[in-house]
Amino acid sequence: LKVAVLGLGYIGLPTAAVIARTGAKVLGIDVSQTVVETVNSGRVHIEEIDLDGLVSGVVARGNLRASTLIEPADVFVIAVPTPFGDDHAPDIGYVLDAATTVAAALKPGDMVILESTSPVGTTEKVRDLLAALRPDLKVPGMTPGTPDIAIAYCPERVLPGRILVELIDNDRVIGGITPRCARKALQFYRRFVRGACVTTTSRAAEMTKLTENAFRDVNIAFANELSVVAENMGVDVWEVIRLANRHPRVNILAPGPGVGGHCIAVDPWFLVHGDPENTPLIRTAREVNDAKTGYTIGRAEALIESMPGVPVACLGLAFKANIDDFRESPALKVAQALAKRFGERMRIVEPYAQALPAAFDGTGARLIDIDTAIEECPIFVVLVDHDVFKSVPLEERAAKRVYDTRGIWPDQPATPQHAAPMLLRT
Ligand code: SAJ
Repeated sequence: LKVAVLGLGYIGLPTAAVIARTGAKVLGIDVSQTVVETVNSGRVHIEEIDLDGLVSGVVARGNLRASTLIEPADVFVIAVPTPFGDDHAPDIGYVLDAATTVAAALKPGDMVILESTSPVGTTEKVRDLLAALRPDLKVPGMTPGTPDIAIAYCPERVLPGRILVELIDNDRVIGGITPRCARKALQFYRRFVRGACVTTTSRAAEMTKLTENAFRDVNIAFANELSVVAENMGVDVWEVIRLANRHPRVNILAPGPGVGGHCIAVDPWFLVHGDPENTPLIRTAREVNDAKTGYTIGRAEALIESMPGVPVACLGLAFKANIDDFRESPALKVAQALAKRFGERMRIVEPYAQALPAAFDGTGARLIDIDTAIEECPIFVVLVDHDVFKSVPLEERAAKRVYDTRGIWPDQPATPQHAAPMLLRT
């Protein structure tokens, strides 16, 4: 079996490597020459647990190779980004570009699978594009008779930091343009997926992916809204959540400084954009989560102003715990705003950064380690729940003034609030 994976990013590269491990010949295609050279030398350009060893192994055995150019294959997997524009309109340009590339190499018997998170109807657009570019091929659902190719949508649903495990163990939803396409794609995923593979239509699979991330976003928004209400009422939100979650049918997620990463903060907009009239809840959840970042900045500023001149430690820049990914990170936004305002007073502790990102250039903020922060900084603003922060014992922080946006230190004595109750403005 020869498989071409288009897009060697956070999803495409691990997927290509896992397929290559099954013995298939995999060609990874990327527009970046640097990425192609890195992979061909057996190295990786993204950090993900165990990915480096897997990639070097499959490249050394000749099962994975990268190129900027398409070649004939039996299966084409598209795993390119689907960003949104300023008005939150999804941009499927990279998907259509990839489909155009695939069209040039298609032959009867081939299968095209889209994995990128996409607005409902995108796989049908890919089908229409392939039909237009390759009138010589019978495309499923468009022309009578047995189609020459199969087209399916199968969203990835892996968690950064656990990608290689979840690629194998998670259940997969496989949506065919026709039932026959879904059955063919199922055979392919069974090669490397241990979880259950469930077939459906491409539209249902597209909406399922968006629904999963919107579900999480709405539930995090609920927690974020509660955190503001509790603070204004002088109640510890973490205790309230712990207690409420003792109810057998309540499971509240964790509040934080906002929602980051490239998925949860983006995908719900694809649903809103698809039906703006009927998505007030999903839209509001997005707005509540975005507003929590501004609220966090305001609360941190009030605390920092209450002790003029002293150094302040911001703990964490990553978009979530125990990863080195700073993309769309609310922690980064908060730390950056504080650095702009308080300049040289700001110290950043981020064990996953070698140096401060460019956003901090000229602010006077410095990167320090946790030990130095404990020695030098009377104020702590906790922005990420990295394990290394969680394990700081009470004796090392009892005297600190702490604004803990992640609730990592339940035993921390309360730090008095230094501002009037604040609004979570959406
Ligand atoms: N967060 C909270 N409170 C929580 C949980 C998360 O504030 O209780 C924040 C995190 O700190 C982070 C953001 O939400 O800033 C997103 O983190 P996450 O761990 O919820 O999700 P991602 O973005 O790493 O991965 C998600 C996953 N989707 C779901 O859990 C429904 C993953 O399975 C998807 O594959 C991925 O999006 C994706 O690619 O779509």
